[in-house]
Amino acid sequence: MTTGSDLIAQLERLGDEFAAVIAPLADEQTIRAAQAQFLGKKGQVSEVMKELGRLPPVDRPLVGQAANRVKDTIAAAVDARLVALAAARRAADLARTVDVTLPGRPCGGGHLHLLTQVRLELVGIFAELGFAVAEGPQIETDWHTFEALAIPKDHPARDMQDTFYVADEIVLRTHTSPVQIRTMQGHPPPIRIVAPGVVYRRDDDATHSPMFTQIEGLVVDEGVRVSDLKGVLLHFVNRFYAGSGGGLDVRLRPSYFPFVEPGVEIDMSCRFCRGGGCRLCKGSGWIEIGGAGMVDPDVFAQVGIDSERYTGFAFGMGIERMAMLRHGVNDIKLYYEGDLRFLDQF
Ligand code: FA5
Repeated sequence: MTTGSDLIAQLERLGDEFAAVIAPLADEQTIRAAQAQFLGKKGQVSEVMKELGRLPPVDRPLVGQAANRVKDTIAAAVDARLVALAAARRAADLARTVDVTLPGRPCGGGHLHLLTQVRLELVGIFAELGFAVAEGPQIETDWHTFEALAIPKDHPARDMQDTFYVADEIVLRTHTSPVQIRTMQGHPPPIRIVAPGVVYRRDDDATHSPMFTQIEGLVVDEGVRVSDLKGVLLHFVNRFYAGSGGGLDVRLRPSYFPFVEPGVEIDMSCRFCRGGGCRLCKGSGWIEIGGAGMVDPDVFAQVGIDSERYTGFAFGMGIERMAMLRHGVNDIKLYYEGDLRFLDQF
């Protein structure tokens, strides 16, 4: 027959067993499940307590006290185990944190965009020749962009520079040539300026972008001749392309711009096909980098400069195109995509 001492011994054993059961458990959920197996309604402690009714009443209080002690022991074991697990987690977190005494990871320095580098270099080459830098607005009047440059409304040359109209008579400038007009309006000769800047056209292919940059040049003085224009352009091309793969030829091809007379186009031999003809040079072996010519007397008349006394030359070149040829960039879009694998090469 079961005695009070038997039950007390069983209860104490359960207390010891519980400690062994939860020792390997590592998360709260399984620990709580084990706790329920011992203390729940159908748990092992309850099973033992079912025997209580068979004991003589005098033995019951001692067993009841033993059951309470076991419950307290189990609850304390659960608390202790949870506290220990939390402490272990915290210790692991701390072990994972940054060692502030480690040297930092190197962070690559940035640099100027290729087009900015090239622009500054171009300005530097012209500065050596005594050119100052001039600027003009990107949102420009139709008059400065076209009319004053002898391109009236019905002139076919407008079609080649189809652009974005902001309002009647206000356009996104299609070239930097309006800076010629603003400069001549603001300064009497002698003038010797370059004007780098952003321009806009309704263009889009491997060598044409709707937004691109040009650098304009203007020289006005007494006795300025075509040979001066040629000398400046050839000097510039030789400086800019010196040491860049070598072997690029330049040619000045007679061409028409309404605001110069005579006019030329400046072509460089195509470095992508070495003159054989390819997609980029449209099979011609040459890539046009800009236009140039002697300032037309009609333009001088628009800005009140005496064309009997003064002559001048002007040029306008595409900075993207020039950089494509020097660095072997075979698609103009690469400049604007912001891909570091491209940009980091320069
Ligand atoms: C002009 O823009 C004239 N204003 C140049 C000029 C100035 C002639 C002074 C005479 C005197 P053109 O449309 O050819 O000319 O453009 C000049 C250069 O800009 C081109 O040779 C090319 O290098 C570049 N270019 C033109 N359109 C684009 C485009 N959509 N994307 C990138 N580059 C372009």
